[in-house]
Amino acid sequence: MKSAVSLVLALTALASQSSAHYIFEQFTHGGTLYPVYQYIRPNTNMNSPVIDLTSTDTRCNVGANGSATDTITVAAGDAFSFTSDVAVYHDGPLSIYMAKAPAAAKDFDGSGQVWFKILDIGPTFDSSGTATWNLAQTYTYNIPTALPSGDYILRIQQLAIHNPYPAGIPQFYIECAQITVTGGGTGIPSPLVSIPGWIDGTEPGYVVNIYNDFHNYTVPGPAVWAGQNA
Ligand SMILES: *[C@@H]1O[C@H](CO)[C@@H](O)[C@H](O)[C@H]1NC(C)=O
Ligand SMILES: *[C@@H]1O[C@H](CO)[C@@H](O)[C@H](O)[C@H]1NC(C)=O
Ligand SMILES: [Cu+2]
Repeated sequence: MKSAVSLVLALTALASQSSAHYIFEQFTHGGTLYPVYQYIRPNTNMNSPVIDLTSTDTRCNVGANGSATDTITVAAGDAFSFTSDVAVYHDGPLSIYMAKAPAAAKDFDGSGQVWFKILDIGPTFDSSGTATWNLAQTYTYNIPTALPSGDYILRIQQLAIHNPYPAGIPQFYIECAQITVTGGGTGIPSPLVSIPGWIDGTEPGYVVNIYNDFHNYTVPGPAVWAGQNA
């Protein structure tokens, strides 16, 4: 009887945990907040994180496939936003990556050394050294003006490091939008990395304990592309 009760309690805790995660399911451009999964690849993962660094699920989430997803036209320099179902609440950095599709964005699975980073948001440290993470429901940024025109996958990644490694495994919350960039520049995005492979799990920003002697932070992954025209 006692164990049945604790099993029910454990299952209830699990259920509320999984329903309480977050997922970037809406895209905004030109002042329009589009419906859930319009221009964003749907997935089969609900709002659970991806934790296996070696899995192709780290690209666009579990079961993500763009073949039935529309692609939105966005001019270089334009603002865009990703909005999650509930505000991000696990401490950790946020990054935005892109990959140029060889043809239509909807047909590209993101394989190869094709990914570059356009944004990192790490913590700020106040004068006493206390970290504050930018946890939000909507993250807004601009397509680099130097980015060449064409079809791209636009990928948002929040890395939750609230349960310090190795007792806790860092969690990736990922979604991919499909965009056609127009009016672009002559830049050559770099460095290019593969996903998986972009993070090997030894980075200080991956293994750090944010509750212990935490005074500086470097977001894992490649350097952010400087966004210069060639
Ligand atoms: C999506 O699924 C289709 C049909 O199953 C498949 O042909 C295609 O390669 C998949 N695309 C991606 C991007 O994985
Ligand atoms: C903080 O800086 C030190 C000294 O450069 C470095 O060794 C350490 O890895 C950094 N910590 C994080 C979490 O980036
Ligand atoms: Cu969680």
